Amino acid sequence: MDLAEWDQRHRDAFYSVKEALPYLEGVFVAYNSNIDAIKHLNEEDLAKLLELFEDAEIQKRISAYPREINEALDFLARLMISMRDGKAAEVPTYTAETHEWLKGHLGFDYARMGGQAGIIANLLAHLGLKKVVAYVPWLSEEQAGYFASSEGLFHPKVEGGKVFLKHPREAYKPGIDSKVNWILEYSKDLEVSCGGNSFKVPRDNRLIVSSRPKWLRLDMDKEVYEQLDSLGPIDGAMLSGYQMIKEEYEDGTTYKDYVANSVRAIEKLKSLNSELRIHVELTSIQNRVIRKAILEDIVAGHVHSLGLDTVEVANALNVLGHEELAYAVIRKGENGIMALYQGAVQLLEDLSLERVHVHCLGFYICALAKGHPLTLKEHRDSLLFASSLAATQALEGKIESMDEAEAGLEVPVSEKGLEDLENFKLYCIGRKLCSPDEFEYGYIYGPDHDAVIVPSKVVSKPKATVGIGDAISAGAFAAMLAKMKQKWAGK
Ligand code: 8BR
Ligand code: GLC
Repeated sequence: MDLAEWDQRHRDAFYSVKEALPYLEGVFVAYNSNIDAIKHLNEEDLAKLLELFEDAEIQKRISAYPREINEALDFLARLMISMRDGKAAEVPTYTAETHEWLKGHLGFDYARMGGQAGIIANLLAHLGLKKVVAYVPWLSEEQAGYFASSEGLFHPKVEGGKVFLKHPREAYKPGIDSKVNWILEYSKDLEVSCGGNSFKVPRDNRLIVSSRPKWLRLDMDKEVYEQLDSLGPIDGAMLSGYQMIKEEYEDGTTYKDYVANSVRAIEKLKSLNSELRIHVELTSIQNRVIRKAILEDIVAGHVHSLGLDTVEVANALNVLGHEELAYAVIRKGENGIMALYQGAVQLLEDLSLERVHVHCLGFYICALAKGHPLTLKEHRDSLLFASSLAATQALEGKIESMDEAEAGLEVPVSEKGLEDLENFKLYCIGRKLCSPDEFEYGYIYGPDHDAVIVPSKVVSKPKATVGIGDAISAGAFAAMLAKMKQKWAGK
C-alpha cells in the first residue's frame, strides 16, 4: 500500500466533503455535555500520588478492579490499570468527595467542553453546518458558556409551554449545577514505578473520572419531546450519553424507564423524516446491565449507525455473548485487525445496523449493510475526512473552523496503520472478500455486508487524546449524511 497515494486520497476526500457539507439542512445532537477538567500527568505528579498510599494497598485494589470510584484508592488503581495497558477508560464517581480530593491533591491544567454531545455539537458548528441543534437536559449557565459562539448553533428553550430555538447561552436552565469530569491524560513512555512493579506507558491515552451527581437524568423535557418537529428540518441525529443511565433511582424508577423514554425519543425523531439517519456514539460503560440494555434495547433495531473504539468493541461483544471474539479484540488490541473486523461485522448483524464505524490508532473500519445509498468510495471519503479532522484535533487540541481543520492534511498517514492493513490483506483475499486491487482501494465485499477500511493520520505528540474519537465519528457521519443529500440533489 502506498503512503503518498493515501495522503492524496485524504486531500481529495477533504475537499470533496467540504463541498458536500452545505447540502445538510440540520443535525440534532444530544444528550451529554459536561466540563472536562484536564490534567496532563508527569512523573512528578505520579510520584506524589503514589506516595500517599502503601504499595501493597494499591496492588490489592488493582486486583479488585473497582468499577466505581468511591475513594482515592479506587482512582489510583484504575489509573495504574489504564496507564499499564495504555487503554482509555471512563469510571463513574457518585460522590463529590472525589472531586474535592482531586482538586486538593492534583489540580488541573485547563477546562474545556466535554461530553460527546457537547464536543460533537461544537465541532459541527465550527465546521460551518447550517444548523446544529444541541440538546442537553442539564444545561447550566456555566456549561452553556462552553458552547461555540457560531451562528448556526441552537438549543431548544421552553417559554410559556412553547419551544424556541436559541443559542445555548440563551437557553440554559437557571439555578442548576454543572457536571465536571476529570480527564487524566498521560503520554507514551512515561515511566511508572509502583512497589515492585515498573512499567513504561505503551501509548498516549487517558483515564476519565466521570461525575454522576444525583440530579443527573438522561431524559427529554416533555415540551421538547412533544414539539420535536419544531427543531427541524433535520437530516440526522447523533446521540450519546446513555452510559449515564443508572440501574435504580431513589424515586423508584429504574433503567427500564429511561431506556423506554430514550427509544420513544428516537422513534419520534425518525417519524419526522423517513430519510433521517441516527448515529449512537458509544463510550466506556462500566455497568454490564446498562451496557447490554443500551445495545440491545436502545441501539438494536432503532438506530442506523454506531461509532466506537477498540476497547468498546470488545466490551460490546462481551455483553452480547461473543466472549471469545471479545477476548481476541482486547488481547491483540489494534494488531488484532482480523478480530476487529469480525467484531464490527458481528455488531452490524446482531444490532441490525446500517453502519458500524470502528476507529483505532492508525486505521478505521466501517462495516456496512448491503444496499446502502452511498458507494464505497463515498463512504471512504467520509472516513478520510474524519481522519484529517482527528489529525487536526490531535495536533492543535481544537478545531474552530473549516480552514483550521485543513492543518490535519499535513500530518502523514500512519505507517504502522498501513502495516496493519498489509497484514489484513491476505486474510481478505484468502476469504475472497476482495481482489488485491480492491483491497488497495480499501473496499471489501462480504457475502452479507460490505466494508471500507482506511489507514488514518496519526500525530506523534498529540496535545490531548480526549475527544478525538468524537471528532472522528462526527466527521464521518456528517460527511456521509452530506454526501447522501448531495446525491439526492442530483449533484
Ligand atoms: P476514543 O476517544 O473514542 O477512545 O477515540 C480515540 C481515537 O483517537 C482513537 O481511536 C484514535 O483513532 C484517535 N487518536 C488517538 Br487516541 N491518538 C491520536 C493521535 N495521536 N493522532 C490521531 N488520532 C489519534
Ligand atoms: C465522555 C466523557 C467526557 C469526555 C468525552 C470525550 O463523554 O464523559 O468527559 O469529554 O467522553 O469523548
